[in-house]
Amino acid sequence: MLEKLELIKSKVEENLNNINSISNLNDLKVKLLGRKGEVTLLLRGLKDIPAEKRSEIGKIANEVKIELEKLFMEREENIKQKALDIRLKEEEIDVTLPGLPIPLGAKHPLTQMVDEIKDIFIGLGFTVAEGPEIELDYYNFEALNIPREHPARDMQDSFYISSDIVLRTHTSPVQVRTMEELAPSLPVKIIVPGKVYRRDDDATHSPMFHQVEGLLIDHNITFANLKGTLMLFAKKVFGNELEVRYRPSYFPFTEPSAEMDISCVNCKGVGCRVCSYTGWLEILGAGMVDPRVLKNGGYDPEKVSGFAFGMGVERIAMLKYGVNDLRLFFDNDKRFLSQF
Ligand code: 2U9
Repeated sequence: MLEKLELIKSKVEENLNNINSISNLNDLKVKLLGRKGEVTLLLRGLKDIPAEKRSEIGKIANEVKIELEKLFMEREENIKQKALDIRLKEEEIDVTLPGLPIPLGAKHPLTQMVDEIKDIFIGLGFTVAEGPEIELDYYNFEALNIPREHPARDMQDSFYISSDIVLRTHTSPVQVRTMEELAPSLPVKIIVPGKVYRRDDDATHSPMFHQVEGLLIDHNITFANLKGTLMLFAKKVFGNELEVRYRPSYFPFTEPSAEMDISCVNCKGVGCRVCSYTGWLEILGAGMVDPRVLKNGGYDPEKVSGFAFGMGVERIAMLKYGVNDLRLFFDNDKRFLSQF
């Protein structure tokens, strides 16, 4: 048995270097050392050897087997290393080639627009306040002078979670919450950016959109403060040359209320399709905070007054950038987004 094993071993030693592929190497290994391999079968013959010689012969035979396994392992390493050497040589890396560009992300145009609006008001001394998007009916409607069954609720068809919980239809509840927190200290001087939800869906309305609202409460705040602040805002966003006008309007939470128009950014007031040939574009609503709302927030309307305003961010961005369909902001098409 030992002779046969030695013979196999010397044959292997002789021929192993002629094997140059892993699969051929494996074939031979299976043939010798596999379950039905020559060596395996030989070793199985150990049981027929007389007991007194078995352990000695078995020991040597096993050593030969281990040596064989070592030979195969070394050859395998060798073949692999050679293959790697060849690959490295063939696939020489040209370190002088320019790298592949890594596409950089950017802020979404609406985020950029909100940031720009925030920066303008922060520059005027406002601070940013935020609050929940799932809101109590009280903060979204009641405290803002919009009782149940009030027709103003129809203007903001809402997503109700339950009879007294609603997805906020405007960011105004945050102003009420802030007033409650701060009262009676002054001033309240905040802007409130955020997502709002209404049951609307067409080229100019989305069920989710963004608002920035503002609130300033202090002693002796007048409509003149409102006009000065919002005029400055409009000029910062749309350019110094524009004209501004105010039209009377109605909101349950402000009295008097107004809508602010700017001269059309497209035709400069001459009249075109963008402004429906009026020369004017509506950009926001505003007004003096209704005494009832001041009271709900914890302030005495006999002692303080305030103005508030609200704008739709998508609308401002559409006018500023000449975007004609609101839905483009939500499609996440990089051809659109990368223009900003
Ligand atoms: C409190 C008091 C007053 C916020 C205001 C508007 C006018 C307004 C619209 C603009 C377009 C909503 O996005 S839009 O549809 N908003 O016209 N918002 S005054 O007035 C407040 C808010 C909170 C406590």
